[in-house]
Amino acid sequence: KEINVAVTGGAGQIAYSLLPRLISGETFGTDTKVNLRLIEIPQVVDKLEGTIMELVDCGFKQTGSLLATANIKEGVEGAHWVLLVGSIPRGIVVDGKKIEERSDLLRINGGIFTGQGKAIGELAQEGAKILVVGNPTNTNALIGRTKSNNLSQSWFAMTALDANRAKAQLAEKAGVGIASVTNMTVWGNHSPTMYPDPYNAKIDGVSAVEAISDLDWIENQYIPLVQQRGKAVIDARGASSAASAANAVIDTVKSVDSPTEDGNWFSAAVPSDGSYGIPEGLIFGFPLRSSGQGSVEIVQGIELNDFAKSKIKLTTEELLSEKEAVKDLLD
Ligand code: NAX
Repeated sequence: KEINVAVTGGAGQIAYSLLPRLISGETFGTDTKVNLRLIEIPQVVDKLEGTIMELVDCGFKQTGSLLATANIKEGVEGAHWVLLVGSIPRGIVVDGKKIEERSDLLRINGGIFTGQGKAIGELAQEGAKILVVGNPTNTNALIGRTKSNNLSQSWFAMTALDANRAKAQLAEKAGVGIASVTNMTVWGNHSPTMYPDPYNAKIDGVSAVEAISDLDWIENQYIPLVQQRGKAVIDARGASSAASAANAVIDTVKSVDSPTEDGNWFSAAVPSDGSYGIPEGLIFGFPLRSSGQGSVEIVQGIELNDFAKSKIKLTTEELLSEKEAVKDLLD
């Protein structure tokens, strides 16, 4: 078997942890040859030659062709998976202005995802899967998907890192191994308004709230801890999460490509079909199940109490205001 995988932000820190794992056999299987197309902005594209040298030096048997390009069209042509990791970070100076506000970030990155979405819709495979990692993830995916104008393709925005963080904190508190924690949903936006759902998450098959039996910790410490974990890593490391973000990309690709185990689900943001009252089309974190054959469904019938509903309302409102801020990019 052979698969074409395109990755933007190929010279960034997440990509450095991600790329070897895409061609090691771990992500797409030991029987699949992986052709990697690394995409960067023109100022940085030369650096990718060094990355490619290292990928060759890893000596993985599954390594197919390796390409570095600053041309998004060349990069995504024929791609089965597109991992949109690249984006302009907060704090950078663009056209003489320091990008600090989320609204500026939305507009600048939104512009990038317009062109990338169009190229993917026209040139990536029919049925291609696209995972957006670059922030603001959900709204970038909304713009990209709208501009791709190709409903055969499936767009996802990454919340798996939030879900992994949410599981790890529950496991630590309960004093159990991480494998005991299942059914984690991160509802809504990949931002501090996300709602990691401890009521429907399970520890050894029992609701995490019941298993931990400390509602004050759950509602007042646990949820903010998960919501602010990205910032805590930046404060401690002096750089944003990279190894764990790369790991979450791999988790998402594997969750989408393989059948979900009975009784469990995984977390990613997908276009809402109106489930749970979320406005249609909004790219929203939901509990998902995959058939492993290309179809991914939103899990229905999950009970949401008033606490959950109030948190989901907040994150929905934030996503609607992000959508409003980029509405001219959605025409
Ligand atoms: P880096 O700044 O190390 O790398 C980003 C790379 O993207 C740079 O090399 C840059 O040149 C490239 N790039 C910018 N615009 C591009 C374009 N138009 N086409 C191709 N490449 C382009 O950031 P890194 O730490 O790798 O993070 C990448 C993105 O992931 C950031 O937006 C970051 O905020 C986001 N994250 C998202 C997470 C999630 O859970 N969804 C968690 C981790 C991370 O914070």
